[in-house]
Amino acid sequence: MTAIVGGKVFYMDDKSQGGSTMTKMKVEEQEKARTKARMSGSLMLIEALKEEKVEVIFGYPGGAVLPLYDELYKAGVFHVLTRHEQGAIHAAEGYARISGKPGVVIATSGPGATNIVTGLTDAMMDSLPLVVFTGQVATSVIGSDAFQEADVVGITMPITKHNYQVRDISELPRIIKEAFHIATTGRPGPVLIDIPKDITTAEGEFDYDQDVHLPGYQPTTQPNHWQIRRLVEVVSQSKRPVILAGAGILHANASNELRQYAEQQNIPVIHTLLGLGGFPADHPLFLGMAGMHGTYTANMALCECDLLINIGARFDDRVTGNLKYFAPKATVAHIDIDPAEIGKNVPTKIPIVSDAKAALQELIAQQGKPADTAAWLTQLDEWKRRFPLHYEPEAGTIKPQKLIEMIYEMTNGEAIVTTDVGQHQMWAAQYYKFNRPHRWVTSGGLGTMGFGLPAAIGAQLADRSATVVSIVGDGGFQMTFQELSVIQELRLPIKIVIVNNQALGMVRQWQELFYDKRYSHSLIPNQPDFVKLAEAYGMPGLRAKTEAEAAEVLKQAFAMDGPVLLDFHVRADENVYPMVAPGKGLHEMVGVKACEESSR
Ligand SMILES: Cc1ncc(C[n+]2csc(CCOP(=O)(O)OP(=O)(O)O)c2C)c(N)n1
Ligand SMILES: [Mg+2]
Repeated sequence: MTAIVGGKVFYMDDKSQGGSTMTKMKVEEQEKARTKARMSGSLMLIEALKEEKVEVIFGYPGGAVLPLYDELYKAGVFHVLTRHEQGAIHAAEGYARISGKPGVVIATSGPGATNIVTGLTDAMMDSLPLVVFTGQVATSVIGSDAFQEADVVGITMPITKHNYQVRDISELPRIIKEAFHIATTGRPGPVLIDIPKDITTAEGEFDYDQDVHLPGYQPTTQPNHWQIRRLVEVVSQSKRPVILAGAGILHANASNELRQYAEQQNIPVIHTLLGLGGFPADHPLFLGMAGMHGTYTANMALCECDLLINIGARFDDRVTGNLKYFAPKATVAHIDIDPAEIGKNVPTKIPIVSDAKAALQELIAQQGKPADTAAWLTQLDEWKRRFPLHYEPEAGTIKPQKLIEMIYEMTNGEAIVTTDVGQHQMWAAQYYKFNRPHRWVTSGGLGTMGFGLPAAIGAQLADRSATVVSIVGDGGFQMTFQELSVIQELRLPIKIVIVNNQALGMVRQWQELFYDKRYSHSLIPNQPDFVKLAEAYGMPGLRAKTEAEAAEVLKQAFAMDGPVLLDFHVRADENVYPMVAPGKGLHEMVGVKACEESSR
């Protein structure tokens, strides 16, 4: 068995935790001997996970991984049995997002493996480091349509950063070591290792004490000095520069450097959806989120800027809108660890292939002449004041935007927030003001409904002392709510907030705006009783239908120690604004309201 003590996981058989009196030398000798020992493939996997200091595995057993699960049992590794493999992989993503360490997943062959396809794609799109082990039928029957055989390597080839099938036990330690290396270096991503059942029982030498040798994989992490010099030069001459910062800032732990650089050069900062928290939302230089549901100021700044410095974002179409109208007046500089992203969507004058932190450190060290941005910042402040995010308050109901603001206040803006995908996700991004990095867990690139609840499990396990709020849609929640069982079992104090508009709200919004209000299969007036569902899973459930009730149940929920499910019946016909309609440019936002009062 395994115990969690103060947020740390201890392997019961790990003697090094037990106050051993062995000298350092003896420990080293023993370590060496252990790394060369002969053992089964299953045991090798467990030893490798120890070497990699893996704290938790998310998984689900089955025939092809039975030998492995038997070793897990004996070793007492901390393994979370989710109730669906999709839950396991989203939990691993949440864990990776918050801890910065790779999330580890085990699934069995065939349906176990195919159940993780969505999560792999999600992690690939959002650059999350995962190491995923799938069972496979024995090598002797691969290709014979054996029971629970699926071509997992073929299926997952385009949705993993790299994948392997182990064909010989001697390869296993090297492959696992490479997988962790590839998942966590350069642009992070998911790596899958498919292990046939006979490999898990075969014996071989466990040599983990070897260097990773991958001549074809050498990510560039340090910026080219001359490109940095060019950027410094261009910045000093610009009048309307802006930084567009993506999740690359978070992966590189470069929030401090981003802030230092922006302040040194007086350059305003815009975030992508996934970058939120990389730059403090309450900083005077922050303009908000860009894109389809971005702020007026962020989007107009992208339209009007003369220099656009993209750091760790990939010019996703949800951010750029119609590329024809994107940043038309700007010289574009792009700092990215992945060279394939530079120039992919937007012509780029200054390409800088680098880790975001390293590039920012070098930019700061250059101490270039700051741009004269005084007039630009005055203009941006005027936009911020005149066109803030806006909704009409209405106390008799619950306005979803107000609900997010209430949660923000209740948690002092300190919570880890996970979401599903849809309107509630956009409202959370707009109205929960993230001042700190690594507090925001959402499915950006793939837009995966059902992500929020299992991701919250991983996030809470990565940071046991954090307040975790999972803001989910009434639609998305029903895609993975079986994971309530895990939350209850582990007594994770997650506050689950269902923004219940009795609809697939974002679909309903598009149908209202672009399909003449033909609400084809998007209204769900007969949602189940979510409070009773919570009770069925052994946790309290609370419901609110007005703002006053919402304030009351939030107070109750956050005073409770354990998990709580909150069912908020919000205004069902509320839309997310501003909005850039598909195919439009960022300047064509609709739903922007001038705040004349404050400009008077
Ligand atoms: C797995 C999956 N299926 C379909 C979609 C398409 N889709 C995007 S948002 C949305 C509606 C989500 O409804 P809900 O979870 O209730 O959130 P709301 O928009 O109402 O806040 C749908 C169906 C998706 N993103 N993911
Ligand atoms: Mg909904």
